[in-house]
Amino acid sequence: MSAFNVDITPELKVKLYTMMVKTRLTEERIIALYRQGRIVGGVYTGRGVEATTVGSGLALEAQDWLFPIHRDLGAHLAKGQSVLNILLQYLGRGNGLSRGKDSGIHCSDTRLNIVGNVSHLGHMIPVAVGTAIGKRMQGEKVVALNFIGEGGSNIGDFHEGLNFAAVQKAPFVLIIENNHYAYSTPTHKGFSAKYLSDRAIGYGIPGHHVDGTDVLQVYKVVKEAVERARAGEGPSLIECLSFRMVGHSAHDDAFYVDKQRMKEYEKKDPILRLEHHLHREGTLSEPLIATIKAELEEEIEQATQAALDSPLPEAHWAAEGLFAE
Ligand SMILES: Cc1ncc(C[n+]2csc(CCOP(=O)(O)OP(=O)(O)O)c2C)c(N)n1
Repeated sequence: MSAFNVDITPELKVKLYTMMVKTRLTEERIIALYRQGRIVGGVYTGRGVEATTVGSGLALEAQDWLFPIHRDLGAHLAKGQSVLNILLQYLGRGNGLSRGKDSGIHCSDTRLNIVGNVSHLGHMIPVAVGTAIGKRMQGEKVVALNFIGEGGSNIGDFHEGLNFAAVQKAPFVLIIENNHYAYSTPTHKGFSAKYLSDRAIGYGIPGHHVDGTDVLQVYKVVKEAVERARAGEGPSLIECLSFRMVGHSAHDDAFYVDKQRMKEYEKKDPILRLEHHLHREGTLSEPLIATIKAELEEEIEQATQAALDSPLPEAHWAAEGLFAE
């Protein structure tokens, strides 16, 4: 994949850092609203996987299509979604992305080329591959990028979608977010393979595994795969190895995960990791870090107030907007 040279400028490093902090702070606000009883439904957080979601999301261009799953708020934000729209959606407001029909991160925004997932894991892979091929048929140089968890990668649609993508040389990138737990099932109970990216050999496409807590590495590998796909060289499978720093969702205390292991995860926090690195190399200073955090906190506070002040949907909207004209 070295044919495509990826340059990560200091500006881009700061952008990657800022977007990861934005994701973390937004999720913390969402959990606070959930605990206050204002959010109904599941809250699946990406604490620990921000480097994977943000690094991948920022590797896409505006014309590309993103197919995120339940832990990928960072990818929504990196693709251009606003904190306000995310909060309106979570709070089920009438002016939210699904006009109050749903709460949570299973949401789309076709203005930004974001297609959210249906709840059934894996079923969006063929849809994303179809989008990639369809856009190519329309003459567009567009790439589709889809996420799947390591647990979800055992679904049949994974094979069908990836095989079809490989045969068709589709402009498609599939990211396996291997955070080592599928709800409470640890990786060793789901797989005997060392790396899930090795499955790529069976499809005749490139497969890579990368440290999914290192945003610079993730960005580089995903960007190369995206540009390779755009150049007509076909799909790639990328496994990002990370961890969940919390439970499966806000209602799960992860009692089944060894406490010592959780402590080790905290030390590998992807945000702190990048912060220390950029601080050491002189790209980020203490005052700049403080300014970035203060601006994000202000943005999230304003978005929270605006979302809470927004009206709930009207009952008759429930039956509207369900079918294409
Ligand atoms: C086909 C299917 N089976 C089960 C579920 C219930 N479920 C939702 S998330 C989840 C865990 C998925 O684990 P993984 O794919 O590794 O992703 P992670 O949650 O770890 O990011 C399960 C079992 C589902 N949504 N779809």
